[in-house]
Amino acid sequence: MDISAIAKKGSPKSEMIYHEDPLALHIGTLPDHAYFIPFAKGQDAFAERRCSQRFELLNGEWYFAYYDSIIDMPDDLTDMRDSESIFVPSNLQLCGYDKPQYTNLNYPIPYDPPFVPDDIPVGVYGRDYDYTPDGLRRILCFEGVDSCLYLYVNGVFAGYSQVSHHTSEFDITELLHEGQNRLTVAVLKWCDGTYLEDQDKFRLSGIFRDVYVLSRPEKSLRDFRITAVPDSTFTKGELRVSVEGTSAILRLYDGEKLICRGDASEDKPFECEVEDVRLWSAESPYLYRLEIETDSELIGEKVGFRKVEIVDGVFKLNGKHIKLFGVNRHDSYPDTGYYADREKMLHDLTLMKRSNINAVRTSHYPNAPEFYAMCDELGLYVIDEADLETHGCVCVYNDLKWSAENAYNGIALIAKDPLFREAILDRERLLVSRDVNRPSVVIWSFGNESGYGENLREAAKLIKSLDSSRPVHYESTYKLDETPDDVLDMVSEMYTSPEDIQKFLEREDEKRPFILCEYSHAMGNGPGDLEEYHELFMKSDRLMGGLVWEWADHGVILGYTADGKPKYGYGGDSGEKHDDGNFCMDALCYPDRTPHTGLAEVKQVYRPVRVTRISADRFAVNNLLRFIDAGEYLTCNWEITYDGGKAAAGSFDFSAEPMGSAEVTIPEAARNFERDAYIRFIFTAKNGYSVFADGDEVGFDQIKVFTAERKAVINEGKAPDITETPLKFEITAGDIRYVFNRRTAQFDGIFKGGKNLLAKPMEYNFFRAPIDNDTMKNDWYAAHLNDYKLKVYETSISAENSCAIIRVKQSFGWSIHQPFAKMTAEYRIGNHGELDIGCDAEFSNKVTFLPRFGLRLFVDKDFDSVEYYGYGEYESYADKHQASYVGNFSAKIADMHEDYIRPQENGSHWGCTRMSVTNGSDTLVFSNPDGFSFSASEYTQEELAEKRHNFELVKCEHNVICADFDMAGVGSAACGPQLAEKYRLSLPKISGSIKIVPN
Ligand code: IPT
Repeated sequence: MDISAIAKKGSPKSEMIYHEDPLALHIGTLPDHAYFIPFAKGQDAFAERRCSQRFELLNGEWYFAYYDSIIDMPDDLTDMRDSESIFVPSNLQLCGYDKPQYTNLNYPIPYDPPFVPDDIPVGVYGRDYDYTPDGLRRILCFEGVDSCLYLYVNGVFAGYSQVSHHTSEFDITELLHEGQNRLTVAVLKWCDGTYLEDQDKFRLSGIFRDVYVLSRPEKSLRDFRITAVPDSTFTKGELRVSVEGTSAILRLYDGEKLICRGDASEDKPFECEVEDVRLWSAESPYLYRLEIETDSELIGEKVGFRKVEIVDGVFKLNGKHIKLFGVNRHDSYPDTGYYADREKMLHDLTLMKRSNINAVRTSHYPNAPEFYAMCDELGLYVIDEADLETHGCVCVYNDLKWSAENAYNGIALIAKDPLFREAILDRERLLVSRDVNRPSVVIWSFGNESGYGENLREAAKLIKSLDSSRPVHYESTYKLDETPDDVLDMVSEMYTSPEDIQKFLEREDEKRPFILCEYSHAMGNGPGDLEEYHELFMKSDRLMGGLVWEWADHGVILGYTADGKPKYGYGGDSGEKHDDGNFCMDALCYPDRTPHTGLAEVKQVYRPVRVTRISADRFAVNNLLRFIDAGEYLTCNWEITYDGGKAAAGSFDFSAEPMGSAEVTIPEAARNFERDAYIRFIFTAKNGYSVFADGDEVGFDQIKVFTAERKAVINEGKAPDITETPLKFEITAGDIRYVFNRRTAQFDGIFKGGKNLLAKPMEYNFFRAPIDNDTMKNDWYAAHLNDYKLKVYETSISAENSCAIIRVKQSFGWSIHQPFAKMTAEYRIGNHGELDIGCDAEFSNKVTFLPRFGLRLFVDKDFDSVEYYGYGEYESYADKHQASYVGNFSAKIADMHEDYIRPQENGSHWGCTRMSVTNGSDTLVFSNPDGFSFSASEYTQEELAEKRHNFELVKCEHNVICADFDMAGVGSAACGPQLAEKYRLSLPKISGSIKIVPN
């Protein structure tokens, strides 16, 4: 509907003619330019921007009126007498208006470009603004408004702008009068730009970033461009600053020391050379200070000298190949939605640095300008991405080349549509012009998941014409035509399996470097493949590394638990018509940035040094850093431990040049021990390494140094007493008595001194509460792994070699199908009351993937503590144990639960040889020298599988102990490749064994 046509002529509403016109993108806005904040003369231009006398922040309470439909909005929307109020910046859906919708690739509106539904929800914002004429102009700046805004000053139309994650600036001086003025902003939930902003996120709208007014002189610096690069020897720095709008005096400082001074005019840039330049890198983010002084303004800018290039298929910074060990980050917070204030950004970036992450992709839009300055300071390589994603096209009608094999090509509908050419180029121009001076930005990315076509080829060309100093990145090269993608400087893919990356390296026809712009999809319990990818990245300089998907779970707060914790919701919790469930809970941090165990894995995999064993007592400390001697910043403490103790410990300092190594001798590591022994090298920070405090752990390496000989256990003496009845075997050894039920082939009881240590019969367990990566879970339910019935063919008992031995033949099944598993089991009870379990199972063809194979025991609640020797103390799995190490650990069962927002299998410990659970006086000890996994939980797997949210979980009346002969890895198959064979359980035949000792 043409809104202007139904509005009174000349009314503010009648000006609303741009939001369905992809050729009218910005009306009344100032031209794009590099981000900077002017200060008054005499001020510290390097202070935070809020200190500038020329900067007036308009954040705070604004008048607010919300309309479900733009049609119902009054003609004079600027009359806000009866309005409510809202805090700016915010998302109106988190302030009680409209509702959040989580959709991934599906558009939130019917696909009908450039039109949007007639009933566009609108938020009208109003604010008074005091103006005293002082000769300076007033520039009103919005750093982010979703999806578009119409601006009125004193009721007069002042302009229109779109592109949610970009700054729109309006010179409002001419519309102001002395005294109180009224600013009114109508924010529409949808506009033609909505088709270009189909990112996988909660769909929220409003004025969501800072709003401020800059006071600027008539003739002022409009833009400036910094080029700061090393010379060919990387010893001298070459600085060039060109200016637009006015001339300026420039001063370059190294710390407080002025190192050069000069001036620049529109026809003559400022140039200077810096001897013995200190280069910028993520490892050593050295910044110089550039002061730009004009007639009445001062601008402070940090400058990093660095050169980015691709040489012979290798991505280089300052002449050296660098790898990106990165993460994809969205602006998403449960309390403030899309708004990230300085504190929140700094918290995220510091936590990344503390996790040894060196790169961030601003998926899938530019972040607030201050974000980049923080990356400059902290040292993070940024892939700066334009506000562009048209993924939803893949789901709409598109008959061109639409076929089952090539269905994804439909994604390129907009990429090739001339109607959107200018709008796409606009987004690229905005990206580059705003962030061009940031040293941390090392790669431009012209969007995500939008397919490929002429518009995107033009986008790449435009970026290159605006800035030739950085390579361009784009992943989504699905096409509907033959548009060549040779303009891309690197080959980018997402979620490619390690095998396929290996194949890429073998291609003769491809010489560009390769980047995994998304990998190790960190949804729920995972990812399990980080180390595999890392090893691969390290193999070839053609591989630029990768960026984990993604940084933080997106959640909305649904309410609070009785103890004050937020109840996080995801897709479907706000009554959306369409939603994509918990696919937005796929990150390394919870919504409040509490790390998942996956982040600990990242930190460890990305550690800057790695130790290898050269000989029995010689070790190499390998420095993976490219620019600094790791020994300058890290100290190593080492310890040799075995089950139950520490054999030796020490520490050393070392020196290892970039990509070099240091050798150390540790004579104790060559000793013979009575038990298996491990050495662990723990690296801690010193001399202010990155964001770590001195003494903080940066990473570790654990290496097995001794494997003890296994001693055969000899049973001697009299076998335990056996009592046999038609339905029971009872075996008594001292004060231990086992009661075996012949009907179910289960132990109903393990009695110690008359007390049953089992709260329920001990059972075989083949199921786990599906993790998000268990994409095959429906097969498990179909086979009834979760609720099988027992069939017992045979049970027998005999006394042999000082033991009572029960032999069983049984099967497990449920439905019309053949039993899903047949089993023979042997239970050997020794005369000290120890129980050795051994079983062999054969699975039917209905079971193609087995999540676990083991035993489940229910014990009374007072059995609340465990001790174990194995991989702790993070939860650990066959493919997710980098952050854990082999050691002696103890824990309360209540603390062993990892509280994934959508509940799922968690808290297991892999590679254990011993575990005991106790109530203080009675203990059950589980052991297997070949290793097993266990979990001890207050929740049953059934409960974890059934509930949608963590806050719905109800504790079991018993504690649940799972002793698993084997447990499948976790992988990252929610979006990534299927779990690697080596982390799956063997099928169709599998054996298990474990010893249980009650005492
Ligand atoms: C990929 C998207 O780029 C990202 O935004 C996110 O949606 C991710 O998937 C899944 O969590 S695209 C997908 C088709 C591989």
